[in-house]
Amino acid sequence: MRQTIFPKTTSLSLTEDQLRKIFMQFDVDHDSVLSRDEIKKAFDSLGAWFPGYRANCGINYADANRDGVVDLSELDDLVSYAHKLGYSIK
Ligand SMILES: [Ca+2]
Ligand SMILES: [Ca+2]
Repeated sequence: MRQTIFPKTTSLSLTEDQLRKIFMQFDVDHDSVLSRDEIKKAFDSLGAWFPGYRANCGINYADANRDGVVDLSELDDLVSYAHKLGYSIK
């Protein structure tokens, strides 16, 4: 009997594409920039245990120009940070 390499969980991990869409949904003021508060709400919706902490870490990771917010050119890094955490569809 061959062992399966797939994990036993039935939940699907979110792709980077899906994560990007989720983050942009939380751009509530539609300025194409994600503030710490918007990112916190996005992590909250992803089911993060400490959304405030994740928001801080995500901004630290992605905020290349150090203005404290994540713009569209930095979004890919925020998405890859969230992707590494392995959030899945609830
Ligand atoms: Ca915004
Ligand atoms: Ca920035």
